[in-house]
Amino acid sequence: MRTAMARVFSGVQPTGEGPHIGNYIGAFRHWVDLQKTHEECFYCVVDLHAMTLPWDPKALKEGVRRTAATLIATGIDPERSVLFVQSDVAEHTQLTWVLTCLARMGELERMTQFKEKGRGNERDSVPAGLLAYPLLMAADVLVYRATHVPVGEDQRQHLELMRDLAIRFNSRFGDTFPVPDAVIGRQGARIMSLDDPTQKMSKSSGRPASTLGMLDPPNVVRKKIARAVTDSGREVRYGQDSPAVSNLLDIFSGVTGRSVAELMADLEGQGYAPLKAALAEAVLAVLTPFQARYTELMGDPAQLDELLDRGAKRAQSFAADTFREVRERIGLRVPPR
Ligand code: ATP
Ligand code: LTN
Repeated sequence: MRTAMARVFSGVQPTGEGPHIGNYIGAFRHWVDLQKTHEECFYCVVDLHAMTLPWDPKALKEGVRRTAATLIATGIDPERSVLFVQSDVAEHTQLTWVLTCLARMGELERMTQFKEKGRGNERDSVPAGLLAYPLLMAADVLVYRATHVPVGEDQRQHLELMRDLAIRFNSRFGDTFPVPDAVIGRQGARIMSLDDPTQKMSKSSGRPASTLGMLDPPNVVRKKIARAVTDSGREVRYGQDSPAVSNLLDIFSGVTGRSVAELMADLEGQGYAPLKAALAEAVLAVLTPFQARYTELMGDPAQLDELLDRGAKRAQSFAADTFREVRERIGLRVPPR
């Protein structure tokens, strides 16, 4: 059995318009940093999660490549970290079934994401996969015995359920899984939409003006930021009574690594226009080199596939070990390797 040293796991869905600045600030930049402090990092393109809402096969295939290239271009090093595609490792779905038999309907139905994504659909027509979504997510992490899970604020509830399931499994069948900790940044863990600061910036909003896409060209980035909604005052303020401008400051802080206080001191006495102009340049300082690297990677699909094949092999060996132990503990036969 491999020991439970600090091990990082996180995932991103290959859905919608592709990653946005909220994904970068809330998740990817931390994933890149964690590579420096943690020897074992697993980063996964979760294609099976993308099937919980209706999907197009061609778009799914293309989305997986794009998302993998995005992660590498942001700074995930596929030599150092294990970068792979969820469906390449069968044990994720096998462990999901085990967890499905331990979870309770009530705890799944209480999940905010389930309630929100299922909204507007009659209960009879909501895909059952949407309900099972957090179980697949729990299996993703537990099958690697990961200890740290860097995510945005929207995933906090799923992490709580994952911890409950790990504890439940351990108490019924013996100590098998470390209880994983959510790693959620103090700032930027919930970037809001540019056109509505009450809604999370999301890949699948269907409103291009609401997100800053990581692949948006410079003129689009400048235009979207210029048009972003602001608050009723005129001064740059941070706090609950200024949600739109606070969100712009969170983005500014997220792409520069500077504190909001520092940024506000720089902008003192200035209105929204200078804030937006400075923010657009700061965002582009991150996106321009990212986009150059991304284009390079997408130009060589064979190399990208090869990297993912290697990631799958590395991931498989860890997942197979854990699932064999799970089999033993829960009373399933352990087939020959
Ligand atoms: P979708 O809208 O399709 O659900 P998403 O934009 O929420 O997609 P995911 O692939 O589900 O993106 O999430 C990848 C990572 O980015 C997760 O850790 C998630 O918590 C984080 N994240 C997503 N949206 C935001 C946001 N607006 N602010 C901060 N972090 C975010
Ligand atoms: N549900 C997550 C994506 C995800 C994930 C994971 C994150 C799937 N499996 C395991 C962390 C660990 C989301 O961001 N929507």
